[in-house]
Amino acid sequence: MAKNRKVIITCAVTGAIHTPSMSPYLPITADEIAAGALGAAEAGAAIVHLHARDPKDGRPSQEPELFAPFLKKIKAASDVVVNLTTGGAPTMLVQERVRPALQFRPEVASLNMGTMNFGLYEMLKRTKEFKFDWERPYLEGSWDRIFRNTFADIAFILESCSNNGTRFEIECYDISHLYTAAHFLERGLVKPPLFIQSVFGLRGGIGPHPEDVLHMKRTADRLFGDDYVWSVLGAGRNQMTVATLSAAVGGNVRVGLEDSLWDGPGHLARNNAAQVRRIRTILEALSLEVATPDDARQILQLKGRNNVAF
Ligand code: KMH
Ligand code: ZN
Repeated sequence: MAKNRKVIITCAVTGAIHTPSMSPYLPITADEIAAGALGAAEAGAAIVHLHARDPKDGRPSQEPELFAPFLKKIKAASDVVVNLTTGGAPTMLVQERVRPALQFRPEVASLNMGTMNFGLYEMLKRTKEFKFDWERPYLEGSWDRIFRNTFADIAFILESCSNNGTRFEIECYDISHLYTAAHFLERGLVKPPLFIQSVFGLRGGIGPHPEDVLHMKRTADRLFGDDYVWSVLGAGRNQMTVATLSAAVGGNVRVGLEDSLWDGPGHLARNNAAQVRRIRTILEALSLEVATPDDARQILQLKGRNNVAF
């Protein structure tokens, strides 16, 4: 793992795991997404990972016109690094998922490293009433749905974005996904330093046990040596423990309402900034310095905020 002593906090502001009825604080409209991202940046996030939602009913959407208004607001008010999803939602085709990254050429875009189960149905237990008709079938449908990321899909995203200078947040939900990333490195479709985002505790991926986290790190160290920058995210209630563990052993962290709605047991986070502040406090207690957006640009060798198309 590349040696950087400043810790990059990524904040994933909204996303396709949670639905609007699960939390009144989940950003839905462009104004809410911009405010969530700017609040997170103010609190110490160097990178914001962004999805869009249809403002009518909060459904995940990859329509570039829904991204444009919040991208404009974020860029006007902050130098935070913008990371756009190419994962979209497991219900979408890859051609639809890549559209925002293709059009806006961000400094960073996500890239999912394998086809997998993506179980959201357990969250049905918690929410009894849904405001919108798509929410329950979306969650129930995850019992029998795959999140498709074949080799061809991954290559399609990499090849279509190849002239954009975008670096990828390589999302690895299992050890095998590290091997897929190594395969694409060997084929020359991704270039070092790889930004590996390991995901723990999502149903269908690796679990959140400390042994899982350490096994992920050991394997990535062996496959990539100094050619990667490691970050982690723990889904749901695993968010802060997984982030703290990773930070203690040299990694970077991702928080945000996309992956967890919580700010302590039983307390819904009122905004993204609350989770950024919580991990920031932990990092500072560990005597770790928090990376600025420009530190993140240097560590990840990004092309710079003047070279995006928004
Ligand atoms: N919420 C993450 C576990 C993407 O946007 O490409 C999945 C994710 C996928 O971030
Ligand atoms: Zn995402």
